[in-house]
Amino acid sequence: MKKEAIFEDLFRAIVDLDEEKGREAVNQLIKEKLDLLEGIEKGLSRGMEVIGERFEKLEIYLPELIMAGDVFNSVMETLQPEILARDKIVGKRGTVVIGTAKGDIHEIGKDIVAMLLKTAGFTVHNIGKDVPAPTFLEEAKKVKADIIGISSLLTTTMLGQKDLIDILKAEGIRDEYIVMIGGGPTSQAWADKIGADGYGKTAKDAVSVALELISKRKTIKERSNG
Ligand code: B12
Repeated sequence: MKKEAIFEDLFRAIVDLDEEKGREAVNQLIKEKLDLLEGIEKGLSRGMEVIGERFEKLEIYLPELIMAGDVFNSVMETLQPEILARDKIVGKRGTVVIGTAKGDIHEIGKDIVAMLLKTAGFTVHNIGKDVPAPTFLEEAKKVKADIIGISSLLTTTMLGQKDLIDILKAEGIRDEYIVMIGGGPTSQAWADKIGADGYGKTAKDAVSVALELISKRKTIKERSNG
């Protein structure tokens, strides 16, 4: 089966809210040994964008939004073991605490970022959704995190990302953590504005930005120690 046809099936599975079709398409993706991330992005995530647009235009309502999320999650359940098995890098790149900002219960994208960071060799503590800014810091202190990642899918919850940075500054520990942000309404411009260290548009970007920032930090630490 052709790659484009499989991506199209993944896309259709989301927009048609068809879980069975989604699982079949994922099995094809695995069988044909295709790039799994490309499948997620060009199939499943594109489907979610269309669902979001339809919701905004009032063509569909909350139950459909919920169902689309359920189909996405169920398809990811089939895909996750394959992703972890295929790409896992053994090693210790650093520790990440990741969650979704307070007031925000979107977690599909954040969970994908968490999973990919794991496969890239990071130790990941996924602290869930609707997380108040101070809790990110508490968890980061507890596990001695290098990176704190905050996801926000709602314009109203983006301020939670700024709150965390403000807390770090107020405690005089801004430099102790790399702060990465992401999620639909966020952008590089927003990251610059609030003083975040990194922004990732997709989960793939999130991994490359995390790797880049952690290696920069190690170089700075080595220099200041020697
Ligand atoms: C599924 C969904 C839901 C599901 C979520 C289920 C779940 N378990 O997560 C449910 C039904 C619960 C939901 C609820 C609501 N939703 Co909603 N939802 C969506 C939808 C359709 C898809 C989101 C998604 O999962 N996308 C797929 C993933 C893979 O993509 P992603 O999240 O963008 O993540 C990627 C990147 O952003 C990035 N990334 C994400 N996080 C991070 C973190 C870091 C650190 C980094 C580096 C990168 C990164 O990497 C990810 C992978 O590539 C979007 C539409 C859209 N276009 O986003 C609306 C959308 C986000 N929802 C919206 C709204 C309005 C709501 C509700 C308020 C609806 C209501 N009236 O109740 C509630 C909010 C409840 C709350 N308090 O949070 C609006 C938000 C508008 C805005 N800008 O404020 C959107 C944009 C729909 C729309 N167009 O109107 N929603």
